[in-house]
Amino acid sequence: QHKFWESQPVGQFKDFGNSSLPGGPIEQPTPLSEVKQEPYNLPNLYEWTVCDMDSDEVCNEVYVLLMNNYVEDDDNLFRFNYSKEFLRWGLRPPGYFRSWHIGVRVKASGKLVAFITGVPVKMRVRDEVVQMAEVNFLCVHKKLRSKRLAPVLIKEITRRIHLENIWQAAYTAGVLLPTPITTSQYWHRTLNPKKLIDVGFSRLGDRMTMSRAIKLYKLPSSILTPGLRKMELRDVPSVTRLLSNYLSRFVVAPTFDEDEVAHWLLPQENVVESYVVESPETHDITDFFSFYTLPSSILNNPNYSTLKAAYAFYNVSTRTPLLQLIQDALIVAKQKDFDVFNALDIMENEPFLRELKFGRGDGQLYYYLYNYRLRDALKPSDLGLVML
Ligand code: MYA
Ligand code: JJ1
Repeated sequence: QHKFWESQPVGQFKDFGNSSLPGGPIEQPTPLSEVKQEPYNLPNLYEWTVCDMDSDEVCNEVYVLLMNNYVEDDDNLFRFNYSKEFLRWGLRPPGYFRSWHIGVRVKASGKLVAFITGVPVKMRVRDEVVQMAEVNFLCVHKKLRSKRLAPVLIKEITRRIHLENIWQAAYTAGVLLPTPITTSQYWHRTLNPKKLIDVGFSRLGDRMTMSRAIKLYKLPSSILTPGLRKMELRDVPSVTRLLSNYLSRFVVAPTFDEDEVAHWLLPQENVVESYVVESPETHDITDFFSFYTLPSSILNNPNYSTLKAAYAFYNVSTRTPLLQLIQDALIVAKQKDFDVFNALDIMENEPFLRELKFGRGDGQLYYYLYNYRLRDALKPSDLGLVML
């Protein structure tokens, strides 16, 4: 069934619900000298390459590989189109390892045909903080699919993560593998109904006309919360405190220090947006929201080539009701010309989704840990982690 995954230290389907197995690491670390020192073998025509994301040329090669070969929806209407600036941001957080940005090239031509990445993260699981890698952007060129290249990429990145003395990882996928720690659901808030319908992202339901849809999804033309403004460098300490405090309520969540908050949350045009609420009286930062920009290519549409999507990132409310805060996020996204605002039903998102007219998507996102067993599956609301 899963020849590769059955050989890996991950929760196995056959063990599901077997609460006699202990929680925590599945395998113990080995001495670094016992970690395989040479890369895994690739089929003869291919070679490993480290993708230097500082290089415009290499960054562009990665961008083009993903643009043409990365994740699509079930009906192959859309494909994620991460921008170069976004990839640079996502792959170079504080303490990142160049050696974890792994490519595969055709020896003869030098063409980049596969990719996988990791970035370091300190993840708290219940009351333990574990150094982990977040593995993402696994991609094999469409012409090289089903040749068992993916397991080689995964084993090679595992080896390089082990070389840094890190033994656990977190990852998400749209496909079901052994065994998710939780399953989350995508939700979508229409901002531009006409375009979403034209491109097949959504459909007019029964008794819904275009003009009724436009009216249904209309938003106030300006933000509602007094003191809401773009996050700045000086907000980093307060935002770090708010976020740490907030994330402590989930079973699985990353921990972020100030450098990491600065990296992940300071606004970058067309990459990530964050807004804080500064109390007009005390000037304290009481709340914030953030979202990232991830467009999708629209495959085969005569009128449009890109869907502009915002994805809910980390949000914390202590004073402003979460509903109002997210409504302001929708208004900001609309002003910035996004077509849709996406969110998962993780953290405390569920209650605002329906209220703010999000609709359930046809995609799910499965969350996984490598070499760390959780004794029971979690609810999406137990999860405090957003991956790009
Ligand atoms: S999720 C995004 C994944 N990318 C895409 O979906 C882009 C479009 N698709 C492709 O590029 C290819 O179809 C991929 C598979 C590359 C996905 N995660 O080479 P194959 C297993 C894990 O013949 P291909 C993301 O980036 C599959 O079950 N495994 O297949 C997070 C089978 O194994 P088994 C996957 O279609 C990635 C084997 O691969 C996935 O040519 C996290 C078949 O290989 C998937 N998304 O290529 C990776 N899809 O027989 C794990 C298929 O056992 C990280 N497979 O069923 C683990 C932690 C590592 C670090 C540990 C450190 C301590
Ligand atoms: O975007 C997604 N689905 C959309 C488009 C569906 C097009 C046909 N398949 C969707 N639209 C309906 C919205 C509608 C708005 C009005 C109210 C009712 C609802 O459902 C889906 C998510 O739902 N996206 C994908 O399938 C992309 C892949 C998701 C897995 C990602 C894995 C990446 C992992 C890397 O870390």
